[in-house]
Amino acid sequence: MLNLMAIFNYSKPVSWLWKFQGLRVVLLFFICFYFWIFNLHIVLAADWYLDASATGANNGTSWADAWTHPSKIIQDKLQPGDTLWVQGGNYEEGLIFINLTGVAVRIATNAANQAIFKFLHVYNCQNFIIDAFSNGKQMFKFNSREPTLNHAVNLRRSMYITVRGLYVDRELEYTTDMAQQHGIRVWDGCGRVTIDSCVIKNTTGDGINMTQGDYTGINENDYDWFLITNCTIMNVGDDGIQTANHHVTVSNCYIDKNGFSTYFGGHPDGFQLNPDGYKIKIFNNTFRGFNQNIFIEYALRDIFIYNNLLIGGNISGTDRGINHSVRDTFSGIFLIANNLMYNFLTYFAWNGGLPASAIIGNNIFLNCRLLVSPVTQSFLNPTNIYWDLPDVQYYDTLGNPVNTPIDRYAGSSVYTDPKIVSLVTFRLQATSPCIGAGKNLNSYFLHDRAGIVRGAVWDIGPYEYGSGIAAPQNLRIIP
Ligand SMILES: [Ca+2]
Ligand SMILES: [Ca+2]
Repeated sequence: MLNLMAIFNYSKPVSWLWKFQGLRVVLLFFICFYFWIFNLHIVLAADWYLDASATGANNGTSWADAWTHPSKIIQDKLQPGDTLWVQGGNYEEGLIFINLTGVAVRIATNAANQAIFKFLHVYNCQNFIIDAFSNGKQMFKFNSREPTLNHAVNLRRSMYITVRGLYVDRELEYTTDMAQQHGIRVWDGCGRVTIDSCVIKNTTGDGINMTQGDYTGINENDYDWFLITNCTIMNVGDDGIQTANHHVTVSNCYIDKNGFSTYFGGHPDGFQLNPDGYKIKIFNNTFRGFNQNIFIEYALRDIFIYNNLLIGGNISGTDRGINHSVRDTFSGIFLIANNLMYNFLTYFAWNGGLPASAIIGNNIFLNCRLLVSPVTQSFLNPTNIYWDLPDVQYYDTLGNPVNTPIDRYAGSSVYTDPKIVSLVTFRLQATSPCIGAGKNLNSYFLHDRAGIVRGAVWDIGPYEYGSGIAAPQNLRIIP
């Protein structure tokens, strides 16, 4: 028996040889212990299988014996470390996960077709991931509403969860809705939620609707507590994204009303933050065609809006790139920088008030009848520029053609052609006056819309010259 005291008690005389051999035994013990734990983990991490076309024992233990329908899944079998693999196919049921911890649900690596379900419901799951993004495509499709909860996807009471590669489209059903139906609803105490690389289309409610967040354990500077990234949201009956929460980031998304009807009295905004929100970052997105493409209502503190493309186009009504207001008690940072507003033909590109401390710069207003509301123009310094393309026609809110106003509420903005390469990419030409004319805002963010570090000398607009790819970056859509 090894005498541990003899090894570590240096007050007793012990020969160095005995110490050396003893240490070897202890080392061996720990190596064995490590591999025992490691193997235990391997043994515990099981694979399970769901395949509509399987014809075996229907017990989920292999592809041959895969569960054939979501209702056949025995949830208790899915233990921490386990993976549920899902083959493509039409399942004609909802996909439901309840009370799971540490489980991953993934599309089969060889799936050629989407796995099509009616709806998704995740309830009380922790450290849970659904990843259906494969070969650039969203491989889980949800085409119906949950019959009791409503909405196509419900994420409830779940913390540290990621959903990736979902395709949510109720195109064959939405016209029968009796009330607003959201694409993805995040509610009932969720926190640390990531929604990545999803496509959401044809809703009568919001594309994504988030309420009632759980902030247990949050780091105050974790803007990604709710993270929506690389998503395409279009054809929505109300808002692209509506959130009552704080600590939210929306980045690299394409959010487009796309001329879709508004349903059930909705007021469509591209992104709507309900009153008293804070700690919000909205960057590198494209918003198009909403009455208010970004709507920040009575913010409390720390709002960042940068590197976005905001696109109008309607020839009547009151469409705005951004509508913003703050509480009298607003504190911290309100930043609107390096955005490009295009084709706000009838109304203000930005409407509303800002805190005296607001940080504004490097924005481009292209074909905007009025830049900002009168109270806000004092924030527009010469790093903001505006320009009218030769063929632009402005209108009043009733749709009557009008001349270009004499007072654009432009503050100290500079009227100059930004020399954009195209109205698709919005890159800068080599001769653009935007190059090198921006305000250095490295204290607040570092990158341009393409992910390039802006460096010491900043350009005006979403892209640094010479960077600039067709945006948004990483956008992935199934045709
Ligand atoms: Ca809404
Ligand atoms: Ca709204």
